[in-house]
Amino acid sequence: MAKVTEEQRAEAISHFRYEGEPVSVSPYGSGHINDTFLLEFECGERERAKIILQRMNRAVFEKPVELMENITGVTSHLRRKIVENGGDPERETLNVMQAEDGKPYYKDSLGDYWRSYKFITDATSYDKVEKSEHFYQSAVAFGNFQRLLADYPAETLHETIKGFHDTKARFRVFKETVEKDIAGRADSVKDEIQFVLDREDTANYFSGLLSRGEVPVRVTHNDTKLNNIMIDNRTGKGICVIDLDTVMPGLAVNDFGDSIRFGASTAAEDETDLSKVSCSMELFELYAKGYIEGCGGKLTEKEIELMPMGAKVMTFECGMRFLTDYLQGDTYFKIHREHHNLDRARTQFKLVEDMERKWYTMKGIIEKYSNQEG
Ligand code: ADP
Ligand code: GN1
Ligand code: MG
Repeated sequence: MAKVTEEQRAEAISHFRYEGEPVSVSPYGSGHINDTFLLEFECGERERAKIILQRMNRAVFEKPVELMENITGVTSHLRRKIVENGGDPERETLNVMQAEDGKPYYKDSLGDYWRSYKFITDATSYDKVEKSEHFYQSAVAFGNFQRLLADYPAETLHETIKGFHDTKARFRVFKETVEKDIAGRADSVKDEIQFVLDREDTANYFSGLLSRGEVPVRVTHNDTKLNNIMIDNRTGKGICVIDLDTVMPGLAVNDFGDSIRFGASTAAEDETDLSKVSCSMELFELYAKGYIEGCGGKLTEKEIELMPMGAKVMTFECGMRFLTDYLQGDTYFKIHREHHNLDRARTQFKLVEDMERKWYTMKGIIEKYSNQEG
């Protein structure tokens, strides 16, 4: 997508119902998909008000109006439940702000869609686990999120990205991408390509289980990395799940797995020194415990048993997606340096290998929790 220009951003800002005068606007966060800005407003004597403004990625989300319908539906549902439970709906769920015409988005003169959220104050979204307690609390919060949406009418949700976690279909796309090799990079990453091709069984695993009805389809988040949760600065609790673009029917084990992929790694997603990358069994266990607790005992025995597989499949899928994007010439994920997507793919494959090595340790950990359920 073309870079956001100052004029484009100013146009968007002028079409939302903000109070006060904007005093600063700056790029914000480290998401790979949308363009996020932090706006600060001066409102007389009061403390400066902060607002999040995002340009939605049009190349990734082809139907932004439907996407916003999902988000307003899900956040209204969460708000009701939070109020019922005596929580604070201003901080515990995203609050979508209206544009001047009352819509939850603004379409600019270039055809791009913008949305705005109240800023969640006194909370942090972490790019890596700094305190293991935060990771545990993020697990409880993602589990709670799953539980609070258990009675959401799934059939009303739009599929914002078709086949988002259809790993089998993504494997097919990967093979086609290798064959086409439009960026002329396939020759230079033969080992990485082979790594993927050797694991077709991993790619097909969940599609087989789903077709046999062995795992339930639930309303899931589908992008449960640690920086998609706000941790309260004072209490250290996972206060709010954010980045709701991919809330769709899916598998709870994939939500579990994606969190492990990102948060249980001992290094950053784009670390270039692969000797630093491994999957921490301590963090794996902590997250499993928190997630099972947060789901409130609702996960089936089978889902709990499949948690190591969720971790492996999501890590494999993400690595394959990074490599696909590298082979396609870096058009999907934002990159900040040359070969960034390749570096990311390599960390994911290193993690997959490490999980394969630690497979029985992971199974053993999960067995302990499995016995406590049901
Ligand atoms: P992306 O899809 O690009 O990852 P996100 O919706 O996750 O976009 O937003 C990017 C970052 O902006 C988040 O990781 C978080 O740091 C910050 N952010 C998003 N929404 C809020 C909010 N309501 N309050 C505070 N910070 C937010
Ligand atoms: C993207 O939007 P963000 O940065 O939270 C991606 C996820 C990947 C993740 C890898 C809509 O998440 O699927 O797992 O990058 N989101 C989308 O870091 O594709
Ligand atoms: Mg995000």
